[in-house]
Amino acid sequence: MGLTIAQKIIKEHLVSGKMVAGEEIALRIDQTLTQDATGTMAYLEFESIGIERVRTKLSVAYIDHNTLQSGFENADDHRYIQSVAKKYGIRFSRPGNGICHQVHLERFGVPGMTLIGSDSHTPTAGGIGMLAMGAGGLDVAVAMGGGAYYITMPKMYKVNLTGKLNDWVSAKDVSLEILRILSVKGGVGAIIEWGGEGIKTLSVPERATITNMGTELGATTSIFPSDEVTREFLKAQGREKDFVPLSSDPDAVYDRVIDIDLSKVEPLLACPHSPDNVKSVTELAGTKIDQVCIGSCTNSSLRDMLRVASMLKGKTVADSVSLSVSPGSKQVLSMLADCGALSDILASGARVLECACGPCIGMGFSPNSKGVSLRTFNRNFEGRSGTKDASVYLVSPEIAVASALTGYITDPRTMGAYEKIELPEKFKINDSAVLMPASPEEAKDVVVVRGPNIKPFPETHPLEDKISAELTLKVGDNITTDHIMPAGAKILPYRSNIPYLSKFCFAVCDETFSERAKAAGKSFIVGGSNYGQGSSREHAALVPLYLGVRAVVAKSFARIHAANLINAGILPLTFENPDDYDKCVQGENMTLENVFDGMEKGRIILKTDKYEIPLTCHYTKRQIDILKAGGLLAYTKGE
Ligand code: MIC
Ligand code: SF4
Repeated sequence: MGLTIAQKIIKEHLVSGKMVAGEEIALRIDQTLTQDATGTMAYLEFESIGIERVRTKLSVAYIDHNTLQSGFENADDHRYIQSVAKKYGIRFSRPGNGICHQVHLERFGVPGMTLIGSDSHTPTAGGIGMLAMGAGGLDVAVAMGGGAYYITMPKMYKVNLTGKLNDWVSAKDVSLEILRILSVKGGVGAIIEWGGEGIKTLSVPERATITNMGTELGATTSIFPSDEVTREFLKAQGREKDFVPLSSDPDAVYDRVIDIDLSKVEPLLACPHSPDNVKSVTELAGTKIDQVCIGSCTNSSLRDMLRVASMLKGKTVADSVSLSVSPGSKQVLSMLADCGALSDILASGARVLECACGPCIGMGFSPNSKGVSLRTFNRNFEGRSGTKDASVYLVSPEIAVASALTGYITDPRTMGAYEKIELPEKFKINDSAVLMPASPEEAKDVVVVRGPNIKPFPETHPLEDKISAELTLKVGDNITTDHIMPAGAKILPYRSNIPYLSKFCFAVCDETFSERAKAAGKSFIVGGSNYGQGSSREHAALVPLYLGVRAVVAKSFARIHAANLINAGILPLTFENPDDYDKCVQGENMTLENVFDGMEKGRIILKTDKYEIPLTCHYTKRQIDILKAGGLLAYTKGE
């Protein structure tokens, strides 16, 4: 039987397990990346594992999420990451160098290699044929130490592209089209492979826009073949030697095949508050808007920025609209400057922001009250923009600019002549903002700098066989990690300070949760389906751990979050009968009995005064040992 692209890479990197969907497999990891919001914790964990130098082929620490450095907290964390990187053999991408995924694609991604990153959009590198996955910081720390990365062998989905995109329709619309078809749950447990004749018409940055938003489908990752388009891109980045061709076998078997004719894709928008709430631009045209933000790891490539500049050239942004443009990397920004496109953007009245995540993670540019904001980003969860009552729509750069010019949601197809954007034969290469680590000899003298914002890892507890606790919170379906542990300018500087962060846990749903959970001592949380979707932030598990949460019972879980809960020593449990969700009442006391035996059998009974309900779990032997030890850190240290 032939193999898919992902199966080929998995086969080459398989450390243990069988390549059968649903079975646990362990993979050798070639490259890792971290960003600053998850990085501090990941490096604290790496340090506590106690290894002298990273054992990967390449590890990069990016600073891109919180570059405001308001107050000493962030600057301290950045210094800490810089010194750790220097000491342990990690490259350090300075603030301003760009968004981790954009820079990694340009400068470091290699087809056929494995990459894990402490950021859920790590699959962006699938655009260049890497098997790239988002993971919790602790998993990344273990991989940096040479340990394997454990996942459930995914199912294989294929999206077959035919035809060619029409003018004014772009890769973002393809991302939204697949979200319309599959929903935010539709990719769970699967790798999405893109193929068919149509892919030849898509450049690497366009492919990366598509693999980037595979995260919003809940997919383990997304991947494109490595072909002549990939070779051209690598060559233009001065890295042709990194090229290897990669394609699926003609008789590869897929669990599901979806056909998309590119010529039929229309300009689309994802309406508030979910990336799969997709509508066509024709349905929404005429809606008044207040703000437009262009950038993020989804749409900040040179291709996107040149499109933005060509649409803005000689025009002025509508008086009622505030427009921000953040190029994805220093390379993109300096090339825009060199070719004059930057002046076209500035002349239109746009605000050019730093090459960083910026508004995407709520670092400034929050919309006005009840504001309507169009963003070329990948997430429009409630409150993520920093304004709770704002309406955020996810759009392509084409819709973004057309609308910024008129002040209303506008179909870009009404914009007249369409200028063809050609990518350069050579990108401008200057890696001065990537600092190299010290040599192994010099590394001994490098002192790791720790500021007062860096607080210790929360206390963990070996698992008990009987757990009695209060159900301190019951929430609904599709709870995101932005609900569990919000980000934004006020909170992000404290990602290495779990006690402080705990005050904001679940604040979007219930401001009293943090205090109540602390008072209860031990607690349980009940959730609906797809609990923990979105970001890879392990803080969404570490903060509940700090607050005493011992188990989360849900209808289903998102992959990275379930792994983070286990890594933190919290039990993720699923209702055997989803209707039992209705029986649970916030505030009641619950007991889990014979937990050890239940974990082995895959079934644990939850008891209260009024009812008994069966819960299921599918832990591997290794996960059971991790949970018993009180989390992955305790387990790794005890090994
Ligand atoms: C996000 O887009 O939500 C983030 C911020 O990039 C996160 C990581 C984080 O919470 O630090 C992600 O997607 O993993
Ligand atoms: Fe940064 Fe936004 Fe991308 Fe997350 S989704 S990595 S915050 S640009």
